[in-house]
Amino acid sequence: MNMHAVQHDVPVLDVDPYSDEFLLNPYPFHEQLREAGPLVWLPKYQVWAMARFEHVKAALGDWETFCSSRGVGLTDFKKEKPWRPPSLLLEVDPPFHDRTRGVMSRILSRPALEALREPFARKAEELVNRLADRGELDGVAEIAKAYPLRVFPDSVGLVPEGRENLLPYGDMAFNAFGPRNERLEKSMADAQKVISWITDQCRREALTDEGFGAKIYAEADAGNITHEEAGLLVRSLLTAGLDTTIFGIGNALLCFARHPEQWQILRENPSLAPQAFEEVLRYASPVQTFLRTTTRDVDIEGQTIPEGSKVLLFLASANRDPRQWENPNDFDIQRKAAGHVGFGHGIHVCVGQMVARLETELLFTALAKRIESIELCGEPQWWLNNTLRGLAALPLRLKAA
Ligand code: HEM
Ligand code: OVM
Repeated sequence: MNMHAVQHDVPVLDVDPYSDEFLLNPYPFHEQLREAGPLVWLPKYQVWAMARFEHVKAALGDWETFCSSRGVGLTDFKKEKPWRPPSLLLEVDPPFHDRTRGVMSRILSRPALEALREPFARKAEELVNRLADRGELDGVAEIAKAYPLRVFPDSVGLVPEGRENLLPYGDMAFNAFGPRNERLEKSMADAQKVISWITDQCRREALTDEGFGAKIYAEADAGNITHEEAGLLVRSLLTAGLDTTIFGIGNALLCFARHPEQWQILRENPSLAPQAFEEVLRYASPVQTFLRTTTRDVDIEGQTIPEGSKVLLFLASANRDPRQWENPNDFDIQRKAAGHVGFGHGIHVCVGQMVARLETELLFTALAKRIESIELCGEPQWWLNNTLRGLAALPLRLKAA
């Protein structure tokens, strides 16, 4: 089948998922994409797109057809040089994925993280105690950023100097999955300095002898990975481990500020914190999209995607697909949100999800115990990124219990 025939049969949508308009309020566009059909063509970027839960999940679950080794952004690594050496987790397929993934799953597993529960809980309580009587504050600077920055870099084993490079690096990396637009260019302004700091921190000598970094190098000593691979795995933590949780916490605070009855439900039963955060990931997914590249011609309900095509998967749209979710646009912490694709699905499903869940469980448990109400006292400001959805500022008024 030639491209002409294919494109003629498939809905063609003239939307730009990387425009300010789309990123500021993606939900009407998501609906348009889902309703157009299971598969649509986006001419602006010459990619296919899927936005329904069933098809997004199926694609994420079929790595043999929808591969990651040609990149999970718009850039096809077979045609263009990636902006940095590919991730040994995110941007590889089996069999190469198996070993690195095995190592990281062990280090970031629930049992391995138990030792962090006490220190993370204490730091959450300290933060909340300091904030409780503050009244008005910026929820992004003082909560969403403050908590992960307080716990995560230490748990990797970073030195204190230079940590201001972490967020700019993540912003750059997540922008780089999108097009070479102005947003990417701006975030790359200090790229040289930021990248060289990150690369330097990935060396064994730069890391403390406790922490995830040291554990990754211990796996190299044990012969499970090479020492060079260890450095790139540390880089994965520094890329994916901070902006994601920060945006997740900010989005959660906004959800509760806009749905005070849901905050009261959590207040009455703080043990709902874990499932409340799953609902935040469904309703306000920090990771909006990832792409795959097809390894063969694929049939999607009678339409063929040719081999070697980029396919844009709208995770955030899948998480609000009415074919899957009852009242998808209601924020309801008591619903069964498990099964959302906010952490992805299949072999690349977020390997850091237990870290994200531990941080958010402890932070929101501490908040639920001390904070009676969370009110907006100004306009939330979005931080636009080609892949992530999250806030730049969130003016809040907190009332202590
Ligand atoms: C993978 C989301 C936190 C490390 C992923 C994927 C998603 C995701 C959607 C799948 C990528 C794909 O299928 O191509 C999130 C969200 C987070 C979060 C929403 C916070 C709320 C973290 C944290 C870490 C982390 C805290 C590190 C400790 C990774 C890594 C991968 C990944 C290394 C690649 C795994 C692989 O390809 O095998 N994440 N993530 N993430 N995440 Fe997370
Ligand atoms: C990695 C990586 C980078 C960006 C995102 C991500 C959300 C992983 O370097 O392995 O997952």
